[in-house]
Amino acid sequence: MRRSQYFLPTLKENPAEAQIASHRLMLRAGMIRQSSAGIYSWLPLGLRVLKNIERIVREEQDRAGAQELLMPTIQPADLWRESDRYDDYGPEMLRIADRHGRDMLYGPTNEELITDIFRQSVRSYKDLPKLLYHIQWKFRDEIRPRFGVMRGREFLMKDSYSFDLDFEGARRTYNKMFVAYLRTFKRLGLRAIPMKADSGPIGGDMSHEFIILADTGESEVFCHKAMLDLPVPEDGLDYDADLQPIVDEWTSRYAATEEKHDPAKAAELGDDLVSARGIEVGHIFYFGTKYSKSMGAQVTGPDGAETAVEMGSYGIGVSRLVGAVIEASHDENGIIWPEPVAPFRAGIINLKAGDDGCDAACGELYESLAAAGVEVLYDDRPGRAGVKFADMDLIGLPWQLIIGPRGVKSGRVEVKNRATGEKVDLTAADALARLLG
Ligand code: 5CA
Repeated sequence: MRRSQYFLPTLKENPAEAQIASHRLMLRAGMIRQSSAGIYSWLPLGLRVLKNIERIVREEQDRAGAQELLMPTIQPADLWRESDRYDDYGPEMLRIADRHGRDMLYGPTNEELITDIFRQSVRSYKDLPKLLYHIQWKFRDEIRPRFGVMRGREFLMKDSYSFDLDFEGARRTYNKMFVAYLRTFKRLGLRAIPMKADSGPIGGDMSHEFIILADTGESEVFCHKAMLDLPVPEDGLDYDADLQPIVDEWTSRYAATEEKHDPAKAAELGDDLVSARGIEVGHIFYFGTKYSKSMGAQVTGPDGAETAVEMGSYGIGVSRLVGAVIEASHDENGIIWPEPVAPFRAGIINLKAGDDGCDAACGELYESLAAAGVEVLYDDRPGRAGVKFADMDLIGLPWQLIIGPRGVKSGRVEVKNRATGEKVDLTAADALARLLG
């Protein structure tokens, strides 16, 4: 992509409304624009990151054996009356009437809708277990939307739902999602710590929040220091094997959110206690038969008796993660994207656009990177080098390839690593090899 043609409206000044780094940087880097409180448009650069995160979340769900479907954003109120959540959900739910006067709503979550789909089609224990997910926009009329995409009103969530015959089956599925979450966040360049949590309006009695430690987190969290270094399962993990030992390893030490915090127990940890602020990027719930009973989602068991299925739900805040990654990875000059989520892998800076030699060298490098499948943003605009350096640091691409008249003469490209600041002079061929390596 050529910068001169790309829609990337960066801002020089810090927007007054942004209180935290990620919000400030997402506005300044031209990733999002607010349309009303807590509701955002995703501009091309921001959308690329959102899609990258979505792709990694999807790959790890698929690996764990979950199957993707897509449910609508608009749901009928009647389903929520069946589960008795229509009134309970309160003013956070955006309620709409259609032209026939039917009560509808913009889904804040999908337990009811998926239970309805399930009960229409599954009758026998032989069809279990089932683990389904979608990645869809949600709406919650948050009382205090803030921090940009971190606490939005409209936000993108990955939500999975599981159906098992009995508790043992439900626990196995819960463990699969638990482990898939560890892997997902690691691939995003984050260390997320599972913490015992309250299940709130979703209900149920086994629940973990996945928390990233960051000073700007909304809640206070506590955990054993060892949790910061526990190993995350590698590629090739067999999701049908017994995952309980992994889950035990991650849940045997003290880790709790504010609501579940037990100061006496925490004090026993002494110097090993970490107390910090955290961002909740995922939340998993086991809630048994809460919805299957009230909505009549039953199967015939092996003994011929009808039994309500055991359910769980598993959410990841996909749009929140864009902000969370930035909170975890930025400096005073801008964003520092971890490679897997970066909107482009590299940026080329032409220090003297309009100069035949610089244009030719940059154009050639641009073509060869594109041909090798490297996503690259080429800053071919006329103008001051300082502006281009600042802009490139702001948008945080992992690699910067800088070419000016001096480099053209010596046949070299300056390669800068955004994260370390390290700079090396390489031939174009070596620069390409470095990026492919
Ligand atoms: N039905 C369950 C699991 S699928 C559920 O809705 N869980 S949740 O309420 O915890 O939301 C799941 C994830 O969505 C949260 O962990 C958080 O990362 C994200 N999320 C929740 N509310 C918001 C919001 N207002 N803005 C951005 N992300 C949010």
